[in-house]
Amino acid sequence: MAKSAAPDFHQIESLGEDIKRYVLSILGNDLYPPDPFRYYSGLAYAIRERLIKMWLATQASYYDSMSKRVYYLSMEFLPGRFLMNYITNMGMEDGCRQAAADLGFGLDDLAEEERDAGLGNGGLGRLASCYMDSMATQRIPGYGYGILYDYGLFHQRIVNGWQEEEADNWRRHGSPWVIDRVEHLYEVKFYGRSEAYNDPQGVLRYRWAEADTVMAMPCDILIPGHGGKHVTNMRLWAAASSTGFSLRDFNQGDFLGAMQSKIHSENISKVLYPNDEPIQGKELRLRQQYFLVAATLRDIIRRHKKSGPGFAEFPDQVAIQLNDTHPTIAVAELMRILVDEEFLGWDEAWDICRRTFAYTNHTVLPEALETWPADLLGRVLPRHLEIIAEIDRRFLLEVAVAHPGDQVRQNRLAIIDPASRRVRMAHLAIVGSHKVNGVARLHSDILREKVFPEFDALYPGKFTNVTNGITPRRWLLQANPALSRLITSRIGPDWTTDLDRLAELLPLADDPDFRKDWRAAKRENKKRLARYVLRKSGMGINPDTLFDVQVKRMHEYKRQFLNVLHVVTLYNRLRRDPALAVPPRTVLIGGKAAPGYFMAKRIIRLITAVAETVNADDAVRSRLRVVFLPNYCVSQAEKVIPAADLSQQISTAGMEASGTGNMKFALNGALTIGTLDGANIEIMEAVGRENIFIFGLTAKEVEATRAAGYDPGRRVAADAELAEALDMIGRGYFTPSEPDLFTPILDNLLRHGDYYLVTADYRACLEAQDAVNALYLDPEAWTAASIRNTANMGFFSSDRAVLEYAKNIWNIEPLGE
Ligand code: B1H
Ligand code: IMP
Repeated sequence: MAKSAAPDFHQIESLGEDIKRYVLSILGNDLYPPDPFRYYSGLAYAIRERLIKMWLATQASYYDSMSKRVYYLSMEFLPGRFLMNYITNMGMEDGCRQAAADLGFGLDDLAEEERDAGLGNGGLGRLASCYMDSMATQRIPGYGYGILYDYGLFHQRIVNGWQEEEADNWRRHGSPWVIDRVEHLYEVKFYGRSEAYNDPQGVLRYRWAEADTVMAMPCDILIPGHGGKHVTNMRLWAAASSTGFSLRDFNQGDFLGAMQSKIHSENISKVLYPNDEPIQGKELRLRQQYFLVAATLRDIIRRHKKSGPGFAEFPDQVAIQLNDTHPTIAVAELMRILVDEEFLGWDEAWDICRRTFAYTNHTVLPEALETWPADLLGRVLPRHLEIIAEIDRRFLLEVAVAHPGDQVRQNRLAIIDPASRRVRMAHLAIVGSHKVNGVARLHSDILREKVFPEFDALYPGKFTNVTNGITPRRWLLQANPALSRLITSRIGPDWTTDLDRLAELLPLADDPDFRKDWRAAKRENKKRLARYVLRKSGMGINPDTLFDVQVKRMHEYKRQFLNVLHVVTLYNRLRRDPALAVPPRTVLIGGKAAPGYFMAKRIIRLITAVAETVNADDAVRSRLRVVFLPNYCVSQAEKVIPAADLSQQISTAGMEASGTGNMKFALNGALTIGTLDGANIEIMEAVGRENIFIFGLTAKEVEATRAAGYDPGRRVAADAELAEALDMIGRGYFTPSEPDLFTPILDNLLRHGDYYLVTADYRACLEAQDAVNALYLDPEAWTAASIRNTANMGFFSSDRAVLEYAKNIWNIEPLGE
């Protein structure tokens, strides 16, 4: 095993001394009194030092092997905390525990001192971070490129039941994990105009004149693979003003004016947009996107030139993955560099582009696809708009050849929509890439059949699927030590890098002793979560109840409201029949609402209102508790997911592209209650229909139901329990002092057609919950199903996912040992 080889390389013996040295020298602090944050930082620096050596060796091996590299471009990464991830991946856990203990600390307490790096909104950003871990572990030469936001996703507080946002100044106390490379700045241009000129040979060329410039500073975060020998990095860009500030303005007495342009420049990497859905028309967002792309392409090309070969070999040496359309301006930027700066011919440049880029789509809602007004894009990036127009012109000629005279089709496919004059970034990404993938099988089918069928016909074989995955290192090994120990004691440690090995647990589902141990591990996690909830909210929850969990961004399509309707119905049943034969339940719901998303914030208020009422009702409080978990984030997920018995994945079918939380829960032995949406379908196939609670309309039925003109009123009238629950919410049962608070939610349902079909799936959801209750009352059967969930989740490892990308999209071989 890696562990026996590790110690001398990682220098465990000197760890304690190193920590003290860092506390003194780098942090400039007293060793006494022993402050946990200081010692956390000291430990972090000691680990970082060990990592840097291995990172240098890894980088040298890339150059030596002349291997192709992959660049994963993403506006978001969501790594969470680093310390324990580094320690587990490097096999240093025992050594660190000992060193911490010698200094008078518990390692887990030191780890709690770290603030999450929350540079992403949700699934899309966390996926990028899982892929970093897997690329490092699988030795795929790769880099993540993104933005080092000063402020990550806002911190959520609940005040009087409402969400309040607080700025997340995550680096205020410094971050030992970020290595600023102040010596490698690049200039990024904005605004100005495109200027035509004749070169000395008389060829017509274009250059970007009178532009403003901003500096991009690279900041590296190291990513150790499991086993610790292969270390890669993400490179995140921070904006700096190009001039400091204008001395002339300053000397003329305009200090604030002089600072203004500096502030304007540095704004670019100031804050992550907290939307979790496309941000349309915000100039700063466009500038952020281009900032990422321009600095990254400069760095890629620098490295390519350093390695030797010319541009003809570029696509053999470089693969660029576009994480959704957010970095798609890269297609125009690479064309600009090749044509305007490297003087390649258009056709050759275009061929290089298409062979280099690939695009991952993460959403199917046609109205959610990103577009930019051509005017705005042309003002910020004048030359790029010209290039996009030329790409579009040539592309539409292709369409015209395939479908002569079909102007309507041309308009539908055009990159620049002739009617709205908006640039459709997805069309640019599809046309400029050699592969386009969705993130779960259903999602990829919908992309091909419903969203982009004409592109699919035009480019056979371009559309493909790579079902998402999650890293088992963070999401089982590290987050769930109790279960990991149990698993390793029975099947050995190799599952951590070969998750299919979990299938060896299957026969143990029939072993009563193993089931007992399995329940004990789950109970330990539930106790850990109960302590956490008590610490954070002062509320006691009982680990011997069914933990029913829904944690994810607040969105109407994710249907937290359907969950609430189940809770209210259960509450009503328990009040009517205190002896009802159901297991006692703790319903935990967490998630952030985009600050401007009115309905999502109302739903949070509804959850907190229902919680207040239910938890205060002596008649039911021992049988039903409701908790809203404030500030759901990666580090919280690591505590919540291992403790869940039931995982709620109940989006309207056809709307959740994949989901990855669903995978984390099932891997940790929670049973899923869910719809046939996103990756739930593949999870059902993997774990077996009898080990999951599936309900509700299918994606096709959703489409048909809407097309037929769904009438929620009729459904409600026919279902007394549904009518009762809605009526209580609508007349202020849960908020007597503000009876109209939830009228907007009910209006959406009853007056505006219930677009997300909550009422349509309500009865099926309740029946599925009846089945949950019945199975939970049989602990042996429940535990066996839980084991079978974990055992069958091997497919959902992000190792499998990145290896699929490497083979089918990037055309890259993993490096050998
Ligand atoms: C997903 C986003 C997203 N899809 C725009 N789309 C954003 C779009 O700030 N923005 O502009 C931010 C995020 N995120 C999610 O991706 C899907 O909803 C999930 O179903 C999926 O599992 C995840 C990863 O593929
Ligand atoms: P980059 O690939 O230029 O970003 O360099 C990353 C790190 O890899 C550098 O700090 C070097 O330590 C190492 N490195 C850079 N160039 C070479 C090379 O040509 N051969 C071996 N290692 C290199």
